[in-house]
Amino acid sequence: MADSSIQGVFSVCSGCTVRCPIEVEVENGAVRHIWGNPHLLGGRHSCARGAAQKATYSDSNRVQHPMIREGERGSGKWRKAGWDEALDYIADRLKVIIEKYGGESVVLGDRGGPFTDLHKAFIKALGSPNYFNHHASCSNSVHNAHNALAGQRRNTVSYDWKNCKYCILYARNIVESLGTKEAKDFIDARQNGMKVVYTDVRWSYTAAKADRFFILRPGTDYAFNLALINVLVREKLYDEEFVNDWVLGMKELIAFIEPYTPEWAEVETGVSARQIKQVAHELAEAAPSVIVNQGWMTARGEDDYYFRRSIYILNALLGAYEAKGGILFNKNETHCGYKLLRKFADLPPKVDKKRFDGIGWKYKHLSADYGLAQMLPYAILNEDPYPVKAFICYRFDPLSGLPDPETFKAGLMKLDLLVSVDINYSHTAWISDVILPESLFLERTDPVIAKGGPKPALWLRRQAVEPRYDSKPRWWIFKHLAERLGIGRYFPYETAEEMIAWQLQDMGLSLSDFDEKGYVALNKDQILFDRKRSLPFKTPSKKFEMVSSMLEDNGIPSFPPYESPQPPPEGHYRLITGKVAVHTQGTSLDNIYLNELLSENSLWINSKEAQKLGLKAGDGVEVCNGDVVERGKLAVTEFIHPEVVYTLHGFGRQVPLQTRAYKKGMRDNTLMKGLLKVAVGGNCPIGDCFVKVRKASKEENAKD
Ligand SMILES: Nc1nc2c(c(=O)[nH]1)N[C@H]1C(S)=C(S)[C@@H](COP(=O)(O)OP(=O)(O)OC[C@H]3O[C@@H](n4cnc5c(=O)[nH]c(N)nc54)[C@H](O)[C@@H]3O)O[C@H]1N2
Ligand SMILES: Nc1nc2c(c(=O)[nH]1)N[C@H]1C(S)=C(S)[C@@H](COP(=O)(O)OP(=O)(O)OC[C@H]3O[C@@H](n4cnc5c(=O)[nH]c(N)nc54)[C@H](O)[C@@H]3O)O[C@H]1N2
Ligand code: SF4
Ligand SMILES: [Mo]
Repeated sequence: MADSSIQGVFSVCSGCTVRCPIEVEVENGAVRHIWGNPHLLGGRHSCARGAAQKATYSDSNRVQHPMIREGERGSGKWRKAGWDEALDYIADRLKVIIEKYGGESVVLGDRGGPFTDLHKAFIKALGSPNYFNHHASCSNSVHNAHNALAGQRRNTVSYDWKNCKYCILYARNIVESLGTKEAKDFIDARQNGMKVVYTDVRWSYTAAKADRFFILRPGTDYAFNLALINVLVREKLYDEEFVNDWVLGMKELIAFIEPYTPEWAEVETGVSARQIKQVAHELAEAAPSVIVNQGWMTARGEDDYYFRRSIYILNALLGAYEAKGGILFNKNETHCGYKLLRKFADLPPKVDKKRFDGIGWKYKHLSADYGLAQMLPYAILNEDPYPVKAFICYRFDPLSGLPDPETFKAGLMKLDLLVSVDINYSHTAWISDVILPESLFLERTDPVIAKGGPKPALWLRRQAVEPRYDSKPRWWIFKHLAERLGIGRYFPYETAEEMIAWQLQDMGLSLSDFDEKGYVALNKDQILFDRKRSLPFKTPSKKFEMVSSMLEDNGIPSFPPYESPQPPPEGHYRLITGKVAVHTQGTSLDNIYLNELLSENSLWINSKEAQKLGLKAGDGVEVCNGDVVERGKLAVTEFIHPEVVYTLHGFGRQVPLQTRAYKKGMRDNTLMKGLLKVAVGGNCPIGDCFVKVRKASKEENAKD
């Protein structure tokens, strides 16, 4: 950036919640381009969605002012409001609700992740235990699985891709459903000779990068893993030293695993016993420099929890924890000689009330860090365990992200107050009482976040340009709402700079430390724990508990017998969904660049099945589950399991103000009726959706 009118501002992308480090190129106060931060990424690449955020900045389809509902909920009748008016409106109603029903009648749901400190402080200060995030339809099962085995959630460990020799990815479409750093690390590792095994129920670009690609019978990845464990155990190919030092429950595992031979798994999964044995042998050979990847979007089936447990068990048996090329524990500020970054959520007193979603009393093995979003409509509708009257929804669109939106909506419609803090007219914002437009990430500074990892660091999302519309950053929104509710003291700052100074106070650092590279490295080198003596498992025994004390104490078996996934009923297919490299869930569909790249999804079907149904590629089809019907175009391929049909998640937007994406393509979540429920891992079992496919009627086709 030699031209002096062009300035680079280091920040953190929010084009999706991977939150990559970026450098925003700004010219005359406008965004010129969004690059990756080379100091952290080893290159200047950002993904298509990240770069396309430039268009979101200038998009007039964004929410431009605070909006207060005028007509019926969902009627789309709004009036523009000033910030004072909108915040007064919310605070006045919250006061009445809290006075009558207590703080616990207010619930806050968000997108989770490292930027949630202020939201947690706010809801806690109101005297409510009811914080949850979106993970019911993303990673609940994997977080909770690691919690029972290792005493900590999934993202307390990272992967040493650079030194890895062999990896297994189960439905982890790492080069399309991507984070820029991980995708690059993966490609680099592969070029350095790492072998890749990938399972899916259909072809993907990650399949194209794999050494072994298996199209499994849907939902049988767990059976595949049980057979791998069976071989490792029977042939004594596991890391005995690591297991003796750290792993509890080997006797029970050996008894449990006996029937699950590769020959058994061949029938179950469709992968030959010979190939399963080969994978087990190759894994053992490469161990401990192996990554048996835990997956990301893991809300697939009822038994996802046990499947994810089996992944971590494989890593432990192979001794991959804290091994070069394996799974590394994340280190924090204290491992680098610093005090912890201060948290606003530590300021308000602890809230000792029962949660609305059953965590802590009905579901004792599930973590309150993520909660159970799917329970919200039931709690509202049934006033069980108590009345829930207000929901504050921050950067989260449950009517788009969770299955069975009609049921969820029925709950929301009964609330006394529904507030969305969003940048777009999301499905949930559209039925809200108030929409508070947050400034886009390019227009705001957020609290500093601590990035744990082998090399811990602090990251900063820093404002690059002035807000284009009448929007505000989150630090301002929560502080000013808190002040109106008499809890302003928990937000002890006036400006973003003061907020950051407060956070950094104990660490002896300041805002200017972020100037040079956009982040602060807390340690020069990678920190490794001593594998023999000091691995930080946080279970009651301080070991890796294959037989989990937490589960057994709550009457949940650690090793229940395997249950074969139900095949689709006659004439039905299992509906499977996923992501594409150029869109973020349903959020980016209205983005002018990305919409041009892809504006509609299609329904993939196996070519033989298409033939049976008398359908061909490009045909208009109806996808039905009972009385729910979605319409779209058919894509035909040999590379998909015959029991499934597949489509991209998030399409078919329902808000008319999203003019480019409005009603383009099929909605997937409407078809997932009855799946707004709690599987054993806390996830919704969204993979258990069965649909019929038929040719669209002539009139429907004529409309195209
Ligand atoms: N059928 C099916 N369902 C799925 C999935 C699937 O593959 N298939 N995927 C699941 C997964 S993995 C996930 S993570 C969830 C995601 O579900 P959500 O978390 O609801 O989805 P997002 O698209 O990430 O965005 C939520 C909202 O955040 C808003 N937003 C974006 N940026 C900002 C910002 O800077 N500030 C504010 N305040 N708001 C912002 C967007 O406009 C959007 O309305 O969906 C899940 N649901
Ligand atoms: N481009 C892009 N990147 C993203 C996101 C995005 O929206 N867009 N979102 C981010 C988020 S929030 C997440 S959680 C991650 C998600 O990352 P992933 O979990 O990797 O992605 P998905 O696309 O949800 O699902 C991956 C694959 O699961 C397959 N699948 C479904 N059921 C089964 C099964 O039973 N067995 C097997 N083996 N495969 C199955 C699908 O065919 C699909 O190809 O991506 C992140 N990165
Ligand atoms: S993966 Fe792409 S959209 Fe997501 S944070 Fe990174 S650059 Fe932004
Ligand atoms: Mo996700």
